[in-house]
Amino acid sequence: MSRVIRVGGAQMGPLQKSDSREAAVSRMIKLLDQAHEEGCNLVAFPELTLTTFFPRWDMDDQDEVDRYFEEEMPNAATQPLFDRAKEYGIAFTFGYAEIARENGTRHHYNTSILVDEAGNIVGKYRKTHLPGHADFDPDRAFQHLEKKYFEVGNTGFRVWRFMDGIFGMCICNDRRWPETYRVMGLQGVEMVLLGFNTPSSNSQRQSERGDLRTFHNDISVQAGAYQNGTWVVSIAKAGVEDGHELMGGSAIVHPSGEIVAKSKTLDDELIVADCDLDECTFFKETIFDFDRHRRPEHYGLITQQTGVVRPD
Ligand code: ING
Repeated sequence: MSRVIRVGGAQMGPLQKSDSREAAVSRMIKLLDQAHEEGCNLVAFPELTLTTFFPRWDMDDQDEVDRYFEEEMPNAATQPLFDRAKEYGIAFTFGYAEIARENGTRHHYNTSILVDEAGNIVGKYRKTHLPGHADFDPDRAFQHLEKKYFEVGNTGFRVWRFMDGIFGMCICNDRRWPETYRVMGLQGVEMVLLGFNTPSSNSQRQSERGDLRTFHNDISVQAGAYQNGTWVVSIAKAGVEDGHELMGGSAIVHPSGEIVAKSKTLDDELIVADCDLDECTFFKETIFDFDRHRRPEHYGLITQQTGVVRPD
């Protein structure tokens, strides 16, 4: 028996500060049209798909910041995307900056949602690992103020039974932390859907080679897939946004850790792969049969402490 899903990774090219939500959604719909033509059942869009990567700017006016956030989802700008996906019967994920009202207060999250083929939001994830810094840093070539604009997500790494499988989500920097995949792996995840916006250069080490950043991107998602016997779909927003380049490298990764599809450009680009969820089983039942092989009694430090404690 096989459980094949034709997955479309909808990499987005750059969004400029001046680009409207409607312009972003129009490009997303074109990628959805292409995915439909290619027979995709599920399409993954990047992190912060509706706007430019605004944490590169230092803003103190909350109204200016909030202009990059969505107060409702779907909303007028994104409804056409939901409508077209429902018309096609395609499930999809995408990331956006979310203002959530909880207990009468407004919270700001870096969020992604999972939408089923009928257009219902069946899952929501809020980014856990916020990279960068909370205050303007003059020593950086450019800013990365995610800790200023977003709160740490309050969803944790959940999974959902969906499309005859078990699906999870994470966002960008989350993909660099093994805990992300393991928490989902311990829930039986068979496909992790994630988007990213990653600067092509290191704001703290301008000498860092571009191919090294690509290497770090690839090993993060390949290791996560292999070590948890899961597919990983990792999709970029890429290209030059107001003079700042974001890397590409969107990829669909097999539970073996092999990349089966990868983007070639820094623009709107659809990558497609037939992903058989049954391919996870061998890895989950042999090398990474957690129940047989894991020894949690020796892993305590992972949850007992945050930073490094060195021996005297
Ligand atoms: N972006 C980057 C990412 O984790 C980063 C930040 C880049 C951190 C390179 C460390 C090294 O891919 C986001 N949005 O998390």
